[in-house]
Amino acid sequence: MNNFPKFTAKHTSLLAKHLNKTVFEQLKDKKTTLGFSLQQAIQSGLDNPDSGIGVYAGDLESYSTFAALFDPIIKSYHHFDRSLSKHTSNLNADDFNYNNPDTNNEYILSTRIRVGRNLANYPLGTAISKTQRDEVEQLIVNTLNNLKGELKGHYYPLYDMADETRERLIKDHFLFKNGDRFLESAGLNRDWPTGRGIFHNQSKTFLVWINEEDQLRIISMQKGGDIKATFQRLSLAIAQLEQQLTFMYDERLGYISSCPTNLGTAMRASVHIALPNLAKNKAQFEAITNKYHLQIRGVNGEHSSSENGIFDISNKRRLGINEVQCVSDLHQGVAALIRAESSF
Ligand code: ADP
Ligand code: IOM
Repeated sequence: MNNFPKFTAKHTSLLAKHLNKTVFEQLKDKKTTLGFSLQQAIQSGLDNPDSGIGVYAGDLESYSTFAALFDPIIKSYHHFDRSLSKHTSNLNADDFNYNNPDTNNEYILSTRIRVGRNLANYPLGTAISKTQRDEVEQLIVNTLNNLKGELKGHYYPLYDMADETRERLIKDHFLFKNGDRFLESAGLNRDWPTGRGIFHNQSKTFLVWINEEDQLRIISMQKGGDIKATFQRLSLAIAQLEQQLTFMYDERLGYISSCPTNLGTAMRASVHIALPNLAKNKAQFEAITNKYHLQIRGVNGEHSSSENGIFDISNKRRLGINEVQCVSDLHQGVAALIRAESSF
């Protein structure tokens, strides 16, 4: 990559904020051992001015090779204190001591908690070959097929799925969408749809996406606002999967994901919540979400808009805190949002 990219006023990503000419000169000829380049790392943010972040890693080494760019982005997003040299995890749902913030079922439609994971001995999805991706799919499916009890389910590969079934799963918020332009530019949609699919139990309270933005998105979801029960199911699933799969992990950065927003815990705990009054009072709404480190998304996920005053509210920070703190950020923020919404 020879020339400093042309950013326009429309490029509002953290990439546009942190890639200056000095950093560019330092990194432009660098590649990781696997050959992942700066061009590949930033292509999504260049093609999509409305990216939130705009950079992707190709492997664990990307985080050190391109640290001059990635580190400030990580710090801006997670407010990660760089003096913290070791990530700590706490997936013990018994340490989360809060009740449903919406006991009368008036505001929260559903709760979903997911983590991203990638296998230790493979490149991330941005840099993986078709053969490796197919191997990853097979390894994960073999492991999922051993799950028992509530987690027992079936794998549905995307290439073999009727359009009608796929569209229904997307509409019902269970499956990732096709052709995401952010993933496309990052090289994450190569060889689509082979190697991709979804595993879920009968009641669709436990689901695993395979080979989307990360090799695994492990998801627990259910109707209503019982965050603790949703967290318990997720913890149980992760513990079982960890007995057979080794996930990519770094002492400082925690679980490694292709997008720097999903480092550390790689956990996004969310509710779909009806907030029609706050929707009309954006300043008050955002003051609360900022105070509790929450992100507002639309009802169809990242880069979508809200419909009928229903929002996807989730923890924003994922690194520098543990999983119990992620769900606590969500719980405390949602309780404050409900107090504000009910006072109109
Ligand atoms: P991710 O959570 O992996 O970052 P997205 O933001 O794209 O991915 O969301 C994926 C899907 O999950 C979307 O269909 C979204 O509406 C759905 N979803 C997210 N949170 C909830 C929730 N609390 N209840 C129901 N569906 C949800
Ligand atoms: N996680 C990823 N899909 N996202 C943060 C992309 C972006 O908006 O940069």
